[in-house]
Amino acid sequence: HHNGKSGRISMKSYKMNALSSEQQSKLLLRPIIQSNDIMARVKPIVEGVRERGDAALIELTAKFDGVQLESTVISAPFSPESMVLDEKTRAAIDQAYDNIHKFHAAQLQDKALVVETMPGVVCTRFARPIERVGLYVPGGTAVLPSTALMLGIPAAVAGCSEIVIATPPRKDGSIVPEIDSSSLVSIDMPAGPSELLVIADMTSIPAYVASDLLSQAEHGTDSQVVLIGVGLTAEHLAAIEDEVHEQASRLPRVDIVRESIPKSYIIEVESMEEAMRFSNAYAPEHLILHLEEAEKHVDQVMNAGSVFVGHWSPESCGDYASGTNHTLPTYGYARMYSGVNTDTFLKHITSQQLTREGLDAIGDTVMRLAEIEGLEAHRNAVGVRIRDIRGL
Ligand code: HSO
Ligand code: ZN
Repeated sequence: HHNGKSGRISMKSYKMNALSSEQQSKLLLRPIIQSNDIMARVKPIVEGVRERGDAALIELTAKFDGVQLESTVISAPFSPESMVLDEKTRAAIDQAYDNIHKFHAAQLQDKALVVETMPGVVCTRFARPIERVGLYVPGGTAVLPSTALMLGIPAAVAGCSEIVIATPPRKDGSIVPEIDSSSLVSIDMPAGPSELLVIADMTSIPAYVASDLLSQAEHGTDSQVVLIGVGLTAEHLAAIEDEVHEQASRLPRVDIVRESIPKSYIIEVESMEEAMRFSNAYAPEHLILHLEEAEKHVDQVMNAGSVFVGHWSPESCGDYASGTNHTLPTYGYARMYSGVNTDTFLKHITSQQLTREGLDAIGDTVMRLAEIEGLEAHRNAVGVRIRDIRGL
């Protein structure tokens, strides 16, 4: 493999039926995150901040970001000068804001859930915002003001009263104006490098498929990109590979893509069942269906952070402006986690109220179960009341 500045930019390529089941399982693996190394580096930072607060933050910012800050906090309302945007940028942020707000507001269930499980036994569930939330908007190789929208809007929609955004400063110590002007805990989603899995059949348009693969590949050298080709001819596959090389060569971030694309791979399969089986096992952060009547296949998606259906739905739209959230589970966690949504910023509280008749009806069941567990005080809390009800 040529990996220099001029070599062909290509993904590895396999045929599913030529792979042993061990080889197939290996392709599902993500790069190993050395969490011990990470923890060893992070622990002193966390301890320093816990013990010395802002003083430690100012030292760390000088060390890692090369910026000498006076203070670590900028509070709303922000100064107008810090929010100056050109017209086009403002219009784009406004449209993205409106769509993301619409979709996340629709997720609010403002009515409590009320279920009478037995006559006189009423169970209720209602939502309350997490009052104080901290949102992290990463810096890294790209500044991502869109992440401020993707975290800030659901938190605001949920009704969080104190929203703190943490973000690395620019070299002059200020914050990117796009982040400032869009900003209006405990989210604990394990995150690894960003991922995309594309399933493409013969109706796919090679230039579109390649463009989607590259939009993910440009995020970082560790980006994970997978293409599953369903019944593709050799010509069709070659056309996709040519597009990957040609489009990649023209990208400003070609150096990143040169590292991420060779680590990515193509698997050829014969049927949609095989494709879906692999995709569900991989559990990608993003899944794009470049398929004929793509919407008919969404029912089969069991594990994915967010799905992009059909030829006209590039991941970029979800990354920025269509309304869905782009903070999604990576590293296979889409098997058991959802992406950030309005519920992320809410707690669900349950409540119950029993009537005299309700307690009479359920009392023997509760007392029997308490007896089995040998918890006499539990049994008695029902028993004292039942004696009154039944006049014993
Ligand atoms: N694809 C990224 C989100 C993002 N893309 C932000 C551009 N800006 C992870 O879902
Ligand atoms: Zn992206």
